[in-house]
Amino acid sequence: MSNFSETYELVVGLGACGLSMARFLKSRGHCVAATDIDGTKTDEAAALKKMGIPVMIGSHDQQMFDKASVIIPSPGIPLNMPFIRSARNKGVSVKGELDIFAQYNTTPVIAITATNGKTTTTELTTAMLEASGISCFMGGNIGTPLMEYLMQKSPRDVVVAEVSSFQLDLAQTFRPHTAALLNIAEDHLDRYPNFDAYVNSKWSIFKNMTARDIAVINGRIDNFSTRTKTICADILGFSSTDHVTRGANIHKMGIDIQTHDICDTLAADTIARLPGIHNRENVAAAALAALSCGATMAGIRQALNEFTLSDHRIAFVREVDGIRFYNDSKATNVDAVLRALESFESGIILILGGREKGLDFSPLVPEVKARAKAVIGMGEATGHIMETFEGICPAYACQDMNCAVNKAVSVADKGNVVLLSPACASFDLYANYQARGKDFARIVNRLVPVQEVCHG
Ligand code: UMA
Repeated sequence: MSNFSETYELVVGLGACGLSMARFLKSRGHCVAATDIDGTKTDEAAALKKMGIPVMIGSHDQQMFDKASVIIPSPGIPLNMPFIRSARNKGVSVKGELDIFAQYNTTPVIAITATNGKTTTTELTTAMLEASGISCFMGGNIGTPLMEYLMQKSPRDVVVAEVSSFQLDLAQTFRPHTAALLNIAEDHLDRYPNFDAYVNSKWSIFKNMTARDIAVINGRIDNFSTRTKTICADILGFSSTDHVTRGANIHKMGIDIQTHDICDTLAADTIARLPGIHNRENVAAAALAALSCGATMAGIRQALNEFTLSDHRIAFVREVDGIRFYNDSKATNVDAVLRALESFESGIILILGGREKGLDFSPLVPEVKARAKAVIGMGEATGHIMETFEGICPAYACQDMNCAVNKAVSVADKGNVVLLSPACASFDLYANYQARGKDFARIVNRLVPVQEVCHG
């Protein structure tokens, strides 16, 4: 940084978000610098340097933080990181992607947050709008950084953003036109001091909204009535248990929708492709969010007819010797695993594990007792998994996926289900949950059925 004397905005982290942010700010004439603690980010660093952005990789430098006019951390970077804390104490401001995006964006935004289901709901909302003839940019936590939208040439009618609590933590001014909160369960307790802090982060999505905006909220979330009193936006509830007067009521026969101008029912057969109560909630939230930005009921029905769930969400991979294998790699918290376990009656061989997030696995015990034949622990969390399940059901320790799948096969019988539903992040062994799910599917797809082995 010695050759960099001007004031600059410092982008921290050269993952998807940081790279996009640095490129965007530079393209708008800002003076930008970037840093990543990972010394292998040489390609990313070279690409930014080519644009005239000074980059430091392999370590962080306190002076680089202290001299910045603004620090822009990537969402995954803990805000209590000493470099950021110390610079903040010296008066350097810290900004997040959502506020910077909001500063430049003029397209209406639908923001969707939750512990589980936010990706499915973001995809559904986008599909419903597009099937209604409304063009969308879909991005945010789902994968494509929001800043990419501001760098593309063709404007869209609506931005549908999957938003994480990490992104919300730094949001001061972000004000979506529509925001949806689907559910809140324990997650990311390695980042937050306690569960309340995580809950508050989720609810903060509504904090800048006005009476002209729309809040779509699951009526089943704890403290719904107290929390909603403090929200200025027009509230549309949805619930599979309590009756809501405006919004969506979910029941066995379908989903009744009641808004300002729509009174209609999505029949059960329209939503049959998306099994489970949690998916009905996702559909209800997506329909309300899409309607708030001009979708039609015909478009919503068409999207539901064509929709398929992500490859890593309780996705059937293959049947070998009567054993069915399911990839639920996206289940990175305990609540998501509970939903996966509830999808099968019994005979489950559950593969758990990965990088821990400070979560308590014990809420899984009753469902494991009721439905699982064995638990297999894998990766960094193996010790914690063994402690939780030993004595509850047969529990086996494995270092990696190959060992986990082969162990599962060795204890499985015809009619059993092998379910990868890890309750942990993937970063101990993989780049992301998609890579973990693909590896599981790759190993499963290489299994040779016993009959073929016998017949040569
Ligand atoms: N890094 C440092 N210094 C540190 C720590 C990390 O420089 O002290 C660097 C790392 O070396 C790495 C970069 O920071 O190069 C990683 O930043 P990041 O974790 O923010 O990763 P991105 O690739 O920018 O991805 C982020 C989101 N990641 C997280 O929130 C952890 C992605 O969500 C998102 O898809 C992407 O931006 C685009 O918007 C992923 C996620 O796991 C899917 N989200 C969590 C979840 O869904 O539960 C919230």
